[in-house]
Amino acid sequence: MGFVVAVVFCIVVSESWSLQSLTFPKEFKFGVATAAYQVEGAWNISDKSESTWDRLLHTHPSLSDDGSNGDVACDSYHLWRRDIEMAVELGVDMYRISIAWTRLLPNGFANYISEDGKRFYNNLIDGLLEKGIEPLVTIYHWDLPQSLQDLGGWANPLVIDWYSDYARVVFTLFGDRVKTWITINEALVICDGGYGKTWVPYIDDMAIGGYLCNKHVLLAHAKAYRMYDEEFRPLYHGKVSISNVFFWYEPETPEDEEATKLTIQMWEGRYAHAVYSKAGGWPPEIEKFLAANSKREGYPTPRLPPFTQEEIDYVRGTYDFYSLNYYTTRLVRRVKPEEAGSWIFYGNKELGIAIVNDPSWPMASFDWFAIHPEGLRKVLHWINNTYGVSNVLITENGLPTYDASLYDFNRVSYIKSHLEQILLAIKDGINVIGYTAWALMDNFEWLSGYTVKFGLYSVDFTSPNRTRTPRESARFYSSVTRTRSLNTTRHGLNYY
Ligand code: GBH
Repeated sequence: MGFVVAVVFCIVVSESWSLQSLTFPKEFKFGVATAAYQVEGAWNISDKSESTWDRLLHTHPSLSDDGSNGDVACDSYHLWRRDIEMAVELGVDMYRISIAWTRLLPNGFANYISEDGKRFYNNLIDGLLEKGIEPLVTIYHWDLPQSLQDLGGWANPLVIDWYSDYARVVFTLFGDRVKTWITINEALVICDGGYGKTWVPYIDDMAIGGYLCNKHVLLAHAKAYRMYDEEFRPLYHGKVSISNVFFWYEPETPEDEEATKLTIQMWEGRYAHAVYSKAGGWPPEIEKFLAANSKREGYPTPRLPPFTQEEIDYVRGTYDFYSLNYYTTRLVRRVKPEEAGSWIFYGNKELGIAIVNDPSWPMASFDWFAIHPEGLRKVLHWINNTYGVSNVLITENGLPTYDASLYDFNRVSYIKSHLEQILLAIKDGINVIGYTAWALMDNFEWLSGYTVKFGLYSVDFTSPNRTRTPRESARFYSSVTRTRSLNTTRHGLNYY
């Protein structure tokens, strides 16, 4: 026993020793992230049309915790120069933004391109490039044109064409300057949230609509990827992927191990296997499990719509790197179906599991948010072992707080401990190519409104010019980007 403790202790000590001396590889890129609806505001300026978020929160204001919406948000539509300045202050190599479909294509369709939308994104992209900052662009971060939602949105297979027509406009207009693309952000949230009635479009139809959506987002992504590959890559030589949010899951007891494997496939594999695995298609264990459920319920065909072999081949391999959003780790417990809570917005009833917290891990402001940095290294290994993909770009990671203080040492320690796990994963041989911290500044945190802060910069939402002020975490992050190591100090003292 004593020997085991000593060995474990040595490993911990030796890892922290080497951590101090480790530096991020030369090619590793640091960045920050935001998304259009969360920061831009100007929801109806010029010819911009209504998105699903505009509609949902205008008609159901009580859905957000403070009754607010993204009408003005950080007003980045007007204040984008200041945003670029902040990215410069932080010394980052890249800034991840998203494009609002309704700002660029007010009809939803590609027959008409807004001059105003085009100008806005050109200014932002050019402004970043002038400062030597790479724009990393998410084409779709959840704000569907309401007109397309009225036609069925992501549950309608035509969305594959609507989306890829939009993507073609984006690649055509900005592809000469944008070299890293994310087609769709966190499809899990779009489908399981949107049809689990906890997210836009707020429809209660996870049994059917959620799974149709699941298939269509993968095909839409693949169509955009293949279009880039054929028409734009030869000209611009960029990279394209789809971002997945990946909570790491661990069994609560050894008896929960099988259930945990299934949970990972349900929440991660269902959005990743088709793209990243060698075989393609749905994760076999999930396809089987959901087909059995459907049969038992008397459906003539599986509710998770099968892929044809042609579709499997079409989606498989449509990535140039793995885009990973990592925030938290949870525990899985197998329960009787009637006891299965529908944990936040996902249909865990279908799986017969409950998601619980490890009491020894600190909790952040959200009840879905346990802090467990080691989970990030485990996710990176899982991706590498399961799909043989080792090129990973971490496109989101950050800490929510209700506390708006500028002295956010808990955020510093969250970011630092996750960067440590990245360094360790790199040492393990996994090629983590970059990290964009969520978020550059406080912003409209969806259904939490402005109550929850994620920013390296605080934003004063009561001031007309939405004053942005750096937090301690901004100082910390800028010393990381400058030293390219975690060996950073404040007034001569080590951070934590
Ligand atoms: C990311 O989603 C998003 O990409 C980003 O826009 C967002 O601001 C950031 O994380 C921080 O949340 O309200 O209890 O139903 C992370 C995945 C999406 C996790 C929605 C929890 C809803 C919880 N999340 N979610 S609840």
